[in-house]
Amino acid sequence: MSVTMTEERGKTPETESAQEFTDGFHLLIDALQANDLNTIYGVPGIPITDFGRLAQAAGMRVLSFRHEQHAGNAAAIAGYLTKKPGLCLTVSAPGFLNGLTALSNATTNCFPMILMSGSSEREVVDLQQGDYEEMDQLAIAKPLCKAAFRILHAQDIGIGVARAIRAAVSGRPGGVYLDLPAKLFGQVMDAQAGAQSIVKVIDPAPAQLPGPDAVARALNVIKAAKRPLIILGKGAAYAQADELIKSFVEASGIPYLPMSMAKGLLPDDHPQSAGAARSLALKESDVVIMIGARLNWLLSHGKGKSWGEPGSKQFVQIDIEPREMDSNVEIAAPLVGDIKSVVSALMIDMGDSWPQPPSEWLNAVKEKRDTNLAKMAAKLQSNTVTPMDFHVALGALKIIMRERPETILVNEGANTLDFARSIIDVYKPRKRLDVGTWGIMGIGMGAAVAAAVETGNPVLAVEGDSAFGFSGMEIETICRYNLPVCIVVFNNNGIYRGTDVNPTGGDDVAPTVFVKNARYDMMMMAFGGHGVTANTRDELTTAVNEALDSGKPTLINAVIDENAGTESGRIGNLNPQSVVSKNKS
Ligand code: ADP
Ligand code: TZD
Ligand code: MG
Repeated sequence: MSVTMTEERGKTPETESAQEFTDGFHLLIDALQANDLNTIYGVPGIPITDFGRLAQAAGMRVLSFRHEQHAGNAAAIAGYLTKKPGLCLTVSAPGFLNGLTALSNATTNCFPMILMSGSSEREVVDLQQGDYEEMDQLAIAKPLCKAAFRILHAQDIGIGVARAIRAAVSGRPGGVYLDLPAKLFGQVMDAQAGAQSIVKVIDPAPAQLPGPDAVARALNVIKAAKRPLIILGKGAAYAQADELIKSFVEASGIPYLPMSMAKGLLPDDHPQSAGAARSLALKESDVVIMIGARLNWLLSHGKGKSWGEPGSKQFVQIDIEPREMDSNVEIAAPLVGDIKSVVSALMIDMGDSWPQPPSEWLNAVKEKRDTNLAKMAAKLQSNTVTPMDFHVALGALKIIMRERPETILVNEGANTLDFARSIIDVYKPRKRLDVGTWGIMGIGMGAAVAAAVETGNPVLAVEGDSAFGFSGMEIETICRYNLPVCIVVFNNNGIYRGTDVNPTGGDDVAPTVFVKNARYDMMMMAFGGHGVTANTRDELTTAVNEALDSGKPTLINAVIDENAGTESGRIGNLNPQSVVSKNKS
């Protein structure tokens, strides 16, 4: 993209061939488009307003949000779903800081994204002379993301963008910060030289093959197992090696446990799923094969009571990040490489000679699973429970997800999250997006927008009323772009429950309690979306089905019994509680 400028003075058009120029705005657009990055999630303002306009004019999709955090969360989820870095664009200082939570969360979850923020002039920032929205953004971003770069000269835009892309998607994916000082955009350079400076990144996330010795070591451990277990994490979902992973699990005959965002890699009703026998599987297994999952708090760090006797287990771990090995417990057989290459190598070396796990082990897992599923099923049926409890409402949504397996489920909250994770089955890969590694609230609407935009699939966002509040204003964004998103707010009047009372008897309500009987559905109506309150399971079923059939932005205010939830959902054990105040009361 370039502009022609002719010099008038003293020259005739015949003696001078017109020189073409380009500038920072256009070079940045060219650099992104050359790498097939065509969607930007952001919030406009100084100094990037014109950049957004020009990007849209150049055919990019530029989606404006109401707050940068949600644009950033959308970019992160776009990265997770596409394996290309999602782009977030913000203004300087406050806009940048608003985007930073998302960048940091993306890095924590191993999602590739690039936060591009306009910034003030270096001269003024470095002398701290008080520029408009002044901040040393690069320095602040650095410890919170995988890599951070600043581009000072127009001729470096091609290289700068290439470095950002490689950093985001190669090795363990993560968030990258790209600092774009205001002056950069207006810098003019020769168009031909500009075009030559654009880099199309070749093979941005190269395959990483495991060593043959590592493969042999792992297979020896697996072959000797009496009670093997596979754990699939969101790295396995990210890898997009769906068929290969399915073949591996099925050929090995080993029971598997999906981490929450890995649900659907194999359908949750798969006969080898140990999802409903989680405790038994973790405790009793003797060899655990981790595929794109970390032994962090979500797996009790691979030790402690939930893992059975100390020393009772050997771990095989597949991960692209070498330093993940031995991060919490000893890894007997590390397989460092990308999941596709590693699982292929395991499959090739085993050929048709997979030993099937002993039937006592398979039966033990199956029995436990069937018992637990039967227990759960009984709680999911009733249509007479009003107000609904979590099981009744989620029982309705479970059926809808089964009937509509292409739907992408977004899920956040405490009880709303924990119950939905175990109750709602997922049938296809990357169809569940949630609070991830941090258990962060506020990903909901950003994730919903990105899921709809990147896939075109319908989205069902199941949100605690507190969780929804963190990104609730983005329902305007959803209505503005007319996205096929159905939001169900599980309205239990508060955080965990709506029943806490102020122990002093004062006027303020307890810190976990919200306005009673709020009408979240009316918020949606304010922006032209469809809003409806559901008091019963049938009303909820009808409303969700209508929303998904229509593809129109819808918010369903699902009235949930304010007594139904438990403190912190399922992770109450992580919550420190004062013994002193307990004794007093
Ligand atoms: P979960 O929360 O589902 O357990 P985590 O986010 O803890 O998953 O773990 C994901 C892991 O997957 C990370 O350690 C990351 O390095 C790894 N990973 C991501 N992509 C790949 C890939 N293509 N190949 C191998 N490992 C990957
Ligand atoms: N802030 C952020 C950014 N992330 C968090 N996880 C929290 C605060 C703490 N928190 C949770 O861990 S869950 C939750 C908060 C505030 C909300 C739970 O209430 P809810 O869900 O209404 O969303 P339930 O169904 O009422 O339990
Ligand atoms: Mg709630």
